[in-house]
Amino acid sequence: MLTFYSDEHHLHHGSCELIDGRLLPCFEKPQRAEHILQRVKDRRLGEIRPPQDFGRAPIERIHSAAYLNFFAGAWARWQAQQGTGDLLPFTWPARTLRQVIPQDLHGQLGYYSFDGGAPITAGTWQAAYSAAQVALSAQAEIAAGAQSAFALCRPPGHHAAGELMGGYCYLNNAAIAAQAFLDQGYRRVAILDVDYHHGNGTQSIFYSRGDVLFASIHGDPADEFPFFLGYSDERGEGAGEGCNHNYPLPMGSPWAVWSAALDDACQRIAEYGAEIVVVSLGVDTFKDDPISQFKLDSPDYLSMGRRIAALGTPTLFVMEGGYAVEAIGINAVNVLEGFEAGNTKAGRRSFRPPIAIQMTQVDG
Ligand code: Q9C
Ligand code: ZN
Repeated sequence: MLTFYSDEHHLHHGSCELIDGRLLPCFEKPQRAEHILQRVKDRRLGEIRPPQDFGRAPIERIHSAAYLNFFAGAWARWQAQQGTGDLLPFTWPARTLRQVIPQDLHGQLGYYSFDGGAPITAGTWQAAYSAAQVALSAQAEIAAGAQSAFALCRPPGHHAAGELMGGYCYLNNAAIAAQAFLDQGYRRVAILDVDYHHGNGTQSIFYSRGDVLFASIHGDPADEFPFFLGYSDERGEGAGEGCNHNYPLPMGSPWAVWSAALDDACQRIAEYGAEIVVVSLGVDTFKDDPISQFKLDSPDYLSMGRRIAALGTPTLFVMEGGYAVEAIGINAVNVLEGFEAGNTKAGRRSFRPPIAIQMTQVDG
């Protein structure tokens, strides 16, 4: 399996986050990606390639131009104000307040975020932009016929909505890749989110659409971040009715409980007739994760990969969370190795071209 990776993730390194009333060093740090990259090399998973640059257009299919302009320009505005330290929001347009876009930098920062967990530093835009290109490059590899690819994205993306950053996320890499498949003629894409936290950004982006099925297995939002989305009664709306499946699980859930949810999610994905599976690959479900409460062990990630491979569907893995840095490489690459062990379709010789190309052929 090919891995796509850019060193530019190093440009994003927040200094601290608020946890239990204390400012602690950011859990979402560059060493996360370094450990995963090292494990990809050690296990000889396959070639590691830099991303191509597909520009801003495929990102604008998911995020508004206003949001992207704000994000890309925020650090320069902060510098012009002689700002010191990371840019962090401190107030949000919550209930009783108006959804207006203020003039002020911090007012706009509150408008375009949903929590204080996504610091903007000097290189955050460039790092997030590169992560999106990493996801798009892996997407292109699968569109060209590969059965799987790994987008080693950092910063992660699944909490980011169309116009909101938060939860360590800025650009929704998995959503951007899923949309690229659809724009290239695929008709049904499933996003399987196995990160410990609910993928609230991804859910919100596709909630009223029938061309993307979203399934997420996560800590019950009644007890866990992001708290305000991810409940089991969220089934999608309008054309997307029945295309959203949440599996909120109790704190402390072990593999036996987690894997039963995975089986159900995979069954839904198969019934949906997904042509592509995009996996939002968070490994913060690990028993020793410092901010999470599930009990998966390293060998369980091999089983996870095997179960996903059993779908027999081309699969794009997009890196999300995971904060036990010593084990993050082992766990993430175990999913990929489990997938390869379970995958019976080494290449897609009988690659079925997307509909747009088929129509061109019929017309020609
Ligand atoms: N007391 C991802 O895994 N806050 N984001 C945790 C813990 C936010 C996680 C606070 C966690 C965000 C991509
Ligand atoms: Zn997470």
